[in-house]
Amino acid sequence: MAKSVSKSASDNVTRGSAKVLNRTDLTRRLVAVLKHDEAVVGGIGNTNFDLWAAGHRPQNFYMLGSMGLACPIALGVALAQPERGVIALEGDGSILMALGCLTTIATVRPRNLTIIIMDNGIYQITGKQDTATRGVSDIVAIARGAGLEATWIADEAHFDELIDRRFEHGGPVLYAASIDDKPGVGKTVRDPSAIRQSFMRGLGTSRAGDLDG
Ligand SMILES: Cc1ncc(C[n+]2csc(CCOP(=O)(O)OP(=O)(O)O)c2C)c(N)n1
Ligand SMILES: [Mg+2]
Repeated sequence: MAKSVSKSASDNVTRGSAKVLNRTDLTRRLVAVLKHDEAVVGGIGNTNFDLWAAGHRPQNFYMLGSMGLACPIALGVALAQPERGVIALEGDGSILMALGCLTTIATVRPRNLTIIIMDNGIYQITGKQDTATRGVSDIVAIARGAGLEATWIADEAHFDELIDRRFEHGGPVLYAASIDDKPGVGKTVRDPSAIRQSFMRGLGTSRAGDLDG
């Protein structure tokens, strides 16, 4: 039986009380417990570098070039394949460019979609400029305002528990991790058509591509 964290325990985690975590570690923890061919969509830059580093799977999609598209892409996959779990990994700067998608996701309510925001308060990959979440803007509060169930991640154990019960809510959820300023560790292959082809095959909609062994 899945472990459970009480809703109130989740609700009590604030941005200030959340432990500062590491993206590479969280991504490895996530990929290590995937059991059902879930689709995982990594956002531009560090989120997809760490997803790649955690071990390529054909059910992974790596967004290259444009910020803010992990969640919209994941939403499309979740709606197209409602029996497949779908997880979006996105940075704070990137989700801030696409906040409207949270309102769409909250409205459409795909029960199979989990969003994980890696919030370092900076545009890490372009020189560590501050994002709005460095100041007053709180991603979890924004997500709740959009109508999503959302929580800050207290620590690694809480992350593991949240991932364990990610599809039990009957609706989409957003988990926000306060993370350090370390860069991603992998180097995603920069071939959009190979990534697309591999992903389509991973979703059962196409034949094998260059990334498939
Ligand atoms: C639409 C768009 N604007 C700007 C850029 C340049 N850019 C690429 S990654 C990035 C920062 C991403 O920040 P965040 O999502 O917080 O990820 P982090 O680098 O902190 O891991 C920027 C500004 C871009 N690729 N696309
Ligand atoms: Mg960032």
